[in-house]
Amino acid sequence: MPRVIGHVDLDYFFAQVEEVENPSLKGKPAIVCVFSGRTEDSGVVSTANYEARKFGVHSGMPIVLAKKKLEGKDPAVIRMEHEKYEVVSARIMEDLEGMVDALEPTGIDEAFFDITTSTAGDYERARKLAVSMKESILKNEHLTCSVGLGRSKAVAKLGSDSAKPAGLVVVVPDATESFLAPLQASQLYGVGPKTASALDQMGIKTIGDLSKADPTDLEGHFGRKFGGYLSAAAKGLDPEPVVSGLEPSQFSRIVTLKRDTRNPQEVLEQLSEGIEYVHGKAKSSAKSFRTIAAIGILTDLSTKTKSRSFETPIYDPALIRDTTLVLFDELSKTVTKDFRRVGVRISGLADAEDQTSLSQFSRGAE
Ligand code: DCP
Ligand code: CA
Ligand code: CA
Repeated sequence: MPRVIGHVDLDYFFAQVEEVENPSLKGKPAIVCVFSGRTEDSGVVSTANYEARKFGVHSGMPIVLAKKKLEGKDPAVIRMEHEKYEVVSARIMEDLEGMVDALEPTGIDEAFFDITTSTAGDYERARKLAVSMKESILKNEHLTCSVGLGRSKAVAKLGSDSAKPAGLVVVVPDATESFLAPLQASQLYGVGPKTASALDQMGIKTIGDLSKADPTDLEGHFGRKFGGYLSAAAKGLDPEPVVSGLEPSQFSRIVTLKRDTRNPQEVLEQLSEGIEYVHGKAKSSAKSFRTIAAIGILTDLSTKTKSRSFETPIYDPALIRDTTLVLFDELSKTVTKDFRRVGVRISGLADAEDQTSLSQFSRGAE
């Protein structure tokens, strides 16, 4: 039975979330920006909607340049709010996880999935399931996405790439080679600019070329593991499984106060175990984080939050404490009632790579 692997990727994700929140943006160019704060417009474009892309704007472009390209087009310029997109992403991933055999998120807006068992390897059933996944995201979150189906991860990923925006590309097993052959080798999942230029120098331009290359040559050039992958992926035979497991996107803890208050010091005291808890969770799962949020639930049960994001990944429990105090200080000035329950949340989680490489380093030095 052939495998049925999928890849789902949300369209112009951050910008689309902003459009959903503010529908008046639809139909006009919009850019979501990360402002560095040095000068008013210094920073880069995180992403742009398709109206802005028509004028050559893309992710990573300096804001100043993007504005120049959109001069006279009345673009919407939006500040990136990573936490907001994380919340939407987490809801979508949870929803999708319930519809497939296994879901492997690989970024904030994309995931591989395996539906071999639930479709009994039938690509017509798989197509219908993919359609209902798309419909579910549209109904629940009002967002469009692109989906690719095929017999391996590499095929599924190329499928979703070529389905953008809002499409579905089903590569049935028999069509795998004809689908892959004309595509550029640089488009293959896992091939970065360095590998692409090395392949180019070997005369390998397309995935078709790659599939005909001598596997021993490839392994000689790129090592046994990666060379073997390239050779297999070019034929849609890369065997990597979809490894299920949702990465947690945040850790939080909410506690009920012993008595209602809006005194920041008092809040912090009662929240100190909560802070230790979220810090311990991050530490034990080897995660750094970038955003700290204070959550206050008032005596009228309304919820207020305030957050702060940092440029560089953080690990430090003292920084959580200090930031939480500042945030509750700010929050308490905006409320007219006391807090009944208070919480702390850390998000923007990433693998604590520095720590891993440090420990590998010290192990290597022994
Ligand atoms: N992103 C970013 N900086 C980049 C690339 C991406 O901040 N250089 C963020 C914004 C994107 C999100 O990651 O919305 C997902 O990235 P994608 O590469 O999937 O791009 P989009 O979803 O924006 O567009 P597409 O419709 O092409 O998938
Ligand atoms: Ca995307
Ligand atoms: Ca993506």
